[in-house]
Amino acid sequence: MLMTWVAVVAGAMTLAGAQGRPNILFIMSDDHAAHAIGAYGSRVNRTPNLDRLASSGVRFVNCFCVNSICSPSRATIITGKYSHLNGVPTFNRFDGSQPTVAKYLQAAGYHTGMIGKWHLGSEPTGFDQWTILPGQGVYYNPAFLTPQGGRVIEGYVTDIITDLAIDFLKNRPRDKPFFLMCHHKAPHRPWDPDERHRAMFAGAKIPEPPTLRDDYATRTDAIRECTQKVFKDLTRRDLKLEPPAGLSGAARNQWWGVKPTEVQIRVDGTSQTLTGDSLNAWKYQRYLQDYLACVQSIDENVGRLLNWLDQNGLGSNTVVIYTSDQGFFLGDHGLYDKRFMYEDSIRMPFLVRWPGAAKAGLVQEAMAINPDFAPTFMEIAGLNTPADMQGRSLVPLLKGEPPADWRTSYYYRYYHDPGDHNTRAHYGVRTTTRKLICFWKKDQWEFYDLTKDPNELHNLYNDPAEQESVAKLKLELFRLKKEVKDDDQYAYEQPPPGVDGQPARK
Ligand SMILES: [Ca+2]
Repeated sequence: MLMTWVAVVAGAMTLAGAQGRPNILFIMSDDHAAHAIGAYGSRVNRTPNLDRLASSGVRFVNCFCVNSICSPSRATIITGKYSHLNGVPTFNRFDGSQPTVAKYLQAAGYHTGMIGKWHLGSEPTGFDQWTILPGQGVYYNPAFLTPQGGRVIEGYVTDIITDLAIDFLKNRPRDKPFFLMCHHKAPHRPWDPDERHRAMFAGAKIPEPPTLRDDYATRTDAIRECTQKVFKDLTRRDLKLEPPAGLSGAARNQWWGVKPTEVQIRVDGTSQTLTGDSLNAWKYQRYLQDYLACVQSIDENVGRLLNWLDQNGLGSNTVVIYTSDQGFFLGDHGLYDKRFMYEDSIRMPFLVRWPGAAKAGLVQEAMAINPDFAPTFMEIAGLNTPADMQGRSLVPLLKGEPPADWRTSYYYRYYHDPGDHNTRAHYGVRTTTRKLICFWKKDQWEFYDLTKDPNELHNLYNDPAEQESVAKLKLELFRLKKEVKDDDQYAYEQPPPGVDGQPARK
């Protein structure tokens, strides 16, 4: 491993020399679905600043994560490896002694920083500076951890993380390029907006997605059995219902944890009781209003960071990336959260502005996956991709020149079963036109033709007309599984959880 690392760093010096390498600003939010970004065709909100980034850079429309939950995606992004090789299949502690892109860039002379949500249990390694939220962190007056200790900062988390990112940039050494990972907590559950954006969406009527009332006909048991349903599983806390006066502590948390089947609301001064369909429709609105208000704050803060770069002469030599650790169900298939290998959950927004190198305004349809991010940062910094990273650099795609042998399929695997939402473990393959999913503990399968059925409503696994396609895709699934060296390392046993406390010093 050490040999590889030394060789890569030495290679960097010959490739690019020490001067003139671009800065890298990687902005990542948590659970921000691509379909809640204007540039991605959102029907539910407007995001002028993210759209500005998209129009001045490249917008990837087929960027996918390989395991759609928080900590695993983060571990994959910094290592360039699938969960079964970086050791984070669920919410377990990341072993920070392994090689990461931050370590490679730091060794190659980059000034490296990590600000915001880390959520990997161990302390960040490979960063000259870090200021992270403990575990999930909170939205208001959040506590932060640094190598020097902890502190609470008054205010709203998305504003504060942006402030801290700007402080990092202001105080950086001027003789080095920087690599900054700026990770927002928002718009993760419990979707607590700041007051200004809450007011902006209060009472807004958000269009419902076409699959909100999906009846799951033709699907396997997994989607029926999961508890991530907007109508059934949002709690009083999620819906921001006001607890009775006098309740506090454990009693209040218990009240908040209830999934209500009846809700009293006040409309024009009169009390109304909602049940059944009217309650379901109201729950969707309450969920999206708060989620989108959290997104609006991110959009504004991305704009603030872009403006700061431009005003400080850094716009032209800084690669700015915006993504989210995975997608999210915005009522699609009646769901919230992520986890499933369905499109809304696996698709990541991925916007890249790189003046003079990336083709401005390009919409890139080639398939990107989150193990590609680390190799991309390596190439931007003039470094070769280490042999043990599993992704490929996206730099040719940024230039509009995908290599002829670029991937047309990718392998996915989700392990957290039953997890927080009774979501079954599964693996699968997605090609440019088809998808095959296997819930391996039950031997249940789903097969979709994405060209005819982009909303994945018709599981054709048992359709006689599709048997040849299913068989072909099974071969591809097992070819990819072998190629990525998945030997079922975590198929039935997962490491203990460990990401939600204070990061432990080794
Ligand atoms: Ca997430």
